[in-house]
Amino acid sequence: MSTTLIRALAIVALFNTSSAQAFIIDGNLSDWGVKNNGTATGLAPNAGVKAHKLEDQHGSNYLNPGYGNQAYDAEAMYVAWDANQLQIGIMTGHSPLTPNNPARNSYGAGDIAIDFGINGLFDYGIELLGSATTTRGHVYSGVNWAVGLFKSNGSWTGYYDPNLAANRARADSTHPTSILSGTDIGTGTVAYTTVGQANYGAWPGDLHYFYEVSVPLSLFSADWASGSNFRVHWSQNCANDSIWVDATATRLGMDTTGTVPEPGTLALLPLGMLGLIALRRSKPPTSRHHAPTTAPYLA
Ligand SMILES: [Ca+2]
Ligand SMILES: [Ca+2]
Ligand SMILES: [Ca+2]
Ligand SMILES: [Ca+2]
Repeated sequence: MSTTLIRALAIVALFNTSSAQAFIIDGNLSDWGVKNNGTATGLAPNAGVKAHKLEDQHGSNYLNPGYGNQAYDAEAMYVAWDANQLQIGIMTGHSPLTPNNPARNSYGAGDIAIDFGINGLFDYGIELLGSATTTRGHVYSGVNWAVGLFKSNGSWTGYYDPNLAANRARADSTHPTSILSGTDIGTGTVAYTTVGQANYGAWPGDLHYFYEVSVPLSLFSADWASGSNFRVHWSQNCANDSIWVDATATRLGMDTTGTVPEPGTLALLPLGMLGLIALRRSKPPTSRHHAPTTAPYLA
């Protein structure tokens, strides 16, 4: 085996190690593959992302089930994990700084809700912004969820305030919004942007905001160890537009779906591809984790 080939194989091994590496929680989703190139395909994730959904909308006030145009558009969600962390990326047209003031028809951001078993019961919440009763980046179990303004059939409940008891009795609990209360079981990391960024997705003039989250898998204990499917969900307090991802790939131990070739597969890689990877890796890593265009908040 030539020294060039040995070096190329070593570089491939290094490359595959990095594919299982945690994403950098800085509010910039370029490490997930999200590109600032003003095209729909620029939102496609890279191979390290286990599950995702794209739902960038434009040109209509209707989002499903609510109205609100770009300011309430939930546009993309990405989910990944390694042996230690569950990580989530979100792109939305909804500014994290949007005031929560139902009397003025303004609704703040919701939190991330996770349903193990995908049975309609959201077992955990990750607090994104913080509130009077919850702390940014903390993970809660036994969550009392706020709900949006829509019934399970998508029709309006008839109330503008999502927390009125009468609204809560009618609203669709399968689209939870904010964590009202719960048991604080541990701390993750949250970063988000507060300045709208153009040139993402098919309508480059629209402004976008990003959340990036990482939480220790150990917080989900038996739920994670059970290997059951799970849903990751996010919406605004009105729930005008919800987005969710169902993760169904095997996840016990180190996940091996799609990212890490078996040794036998590695040996079959064409030499030309190894050379190409070596060439790509030899470039300085300046474009991989460029600085966010706005300072993220970190918790
Ligand atoms: Ca990042
Ligand atoms: Ca949009
Ligand atoms: Ca949408
Ligand atoms: Ca559940």
